[in-house]
Amino acid sequence: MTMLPVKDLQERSDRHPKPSDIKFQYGTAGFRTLGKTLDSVLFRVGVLAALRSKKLDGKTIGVMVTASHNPEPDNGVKLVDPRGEMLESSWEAHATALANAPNSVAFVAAVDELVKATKIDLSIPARVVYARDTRPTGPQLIAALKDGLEAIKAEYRDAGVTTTPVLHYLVRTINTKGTKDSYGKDTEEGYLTKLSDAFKKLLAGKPTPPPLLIDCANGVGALMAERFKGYLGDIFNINLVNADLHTPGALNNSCGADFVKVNQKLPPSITLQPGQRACSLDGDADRLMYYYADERGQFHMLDGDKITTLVASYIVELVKASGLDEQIKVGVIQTAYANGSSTKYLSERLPVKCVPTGVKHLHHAAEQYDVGVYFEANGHGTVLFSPAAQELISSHKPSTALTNLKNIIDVINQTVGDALSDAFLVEAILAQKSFSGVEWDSLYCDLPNRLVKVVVSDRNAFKTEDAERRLVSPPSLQAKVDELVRKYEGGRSFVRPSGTEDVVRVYAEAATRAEADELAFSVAGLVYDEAGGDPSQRPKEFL
Ligand code: NG1
Ligand code: ZN
Repeated sequence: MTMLPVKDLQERSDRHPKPSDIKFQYGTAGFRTLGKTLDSVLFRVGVLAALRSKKLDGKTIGVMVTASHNPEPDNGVKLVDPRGEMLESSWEAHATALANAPNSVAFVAAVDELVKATKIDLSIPARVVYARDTRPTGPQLIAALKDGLEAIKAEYRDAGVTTTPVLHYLVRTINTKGTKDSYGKDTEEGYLTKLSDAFKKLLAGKPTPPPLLIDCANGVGALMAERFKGYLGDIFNINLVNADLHTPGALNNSCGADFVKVNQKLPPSITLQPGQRACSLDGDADRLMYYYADERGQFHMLDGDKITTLVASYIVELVKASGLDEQIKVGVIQTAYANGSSTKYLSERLPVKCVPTGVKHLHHAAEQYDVGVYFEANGHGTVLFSPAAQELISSHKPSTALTNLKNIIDVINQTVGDALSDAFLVEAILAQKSFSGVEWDSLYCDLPNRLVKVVVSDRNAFKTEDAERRLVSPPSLQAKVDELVRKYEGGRSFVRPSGTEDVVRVYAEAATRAEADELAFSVAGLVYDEAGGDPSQRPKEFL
């Protein structure tokens, strides 16, 4: 019987001591906090990833080192399961337990316990593929990860500096190589070829779209977008801005998808000509925000909900035109953050489901449909085609619509939200439909909305139900929120604890911008009073 390499694990773990004052938590986006505090976590994640691989019969597990849209000093790490999806939730607790073992002895004991509890056969080989984004703490954290992988004698592959969606793609392609479910070639080049070929086919015969301005958030998306240029030829031009990977502190600073969504304005580094369209990626290129300037030069945002609407409507059209609408049902998954107008527009046409925040919830719900379209309002999302739907599509009688549908499937990265793949998807649909930003935007009109963060003494005191749309705790707070909401015609507001930051988030929408702001700040004030603590800390804007 193969035993744990206890001595090696313990000795190497001693080189990566856990900071005694930090409690780590594997949350919605894995572990995420100040990069310089994560050394022990990375070592332990290396061991955990190997155990997960052994548990899944030697399938390759992915490890991505990134903190997405967070500021540059932050970093993080998340595990990717064999089909390229997020780590199964029951293992999140194992990750948290291993990360918090106070010392090496306790860590090895926790590993042993996990092996026994989940009945892992240690003789099975472990395989892991890892990558990182461009953060300065990345190389050191990768070194700690490798130490963990070596301590448990895992085989590993270094995918280098790349985007989160490329890492997810690699995991899926490595695990399906040579099978009937093959998802493409298991290299970055395979990814670039697969997506760009499908995109070029969708654009063939259409007028060349105007060059697309891409704000790369000064992150790793810049590298990938640059590589795509060589694959797109002159059929589609992209111009990169905020592609600076060398200036310290530039990552996600006043740019990127999160900046645009939260501030509802252009990054100061960008000016748009009237009619011009552009988009922003986040720091690891899995989120996408679109926007355009109207003929008066005014900024309009096209967020994840607008992307959902465009994509879902187009897929429905193609399915129908292919004569497959009886067999293939398209559904949409949203969260409470979806703009009320988008939910109204979509639910008049398609089944729409609301799930709690976090891609894993959306992804799982999307798997229940033949075609499941999901995007968080912040621009993170993708489209899933069930194996049965793909089978039907691949064997159905040929037509232009069916060819387009096949190419749409290939341009999409089904493993996870992928900003560049999503941008190509959007551009392909706009080209197919001869839509400009204005026509896309006119599908429905966004309700003005505001998202506010509130720092409270204990965000765990906030518990929700009904896909996070209602609070059950602290008791009686929901009734007070309801009372405020009632004052605003068409108003909606909800309060939930963040899964990635130590804050409570308040969202509000109403008929006018002023009312949405007023409602958001009054609910935030209420939350603060209920759970904030020191009254001198109460932000001024709160009414
Ligand atoms: P939290 O911090 O739980 O609100 C944020 C985003 C999620 C999701 C995760 C993971 C908002 C309001 N929340 O979660 O949608 O993307 O980060 O990155 O955008
Ligand atoms: Zn991201």
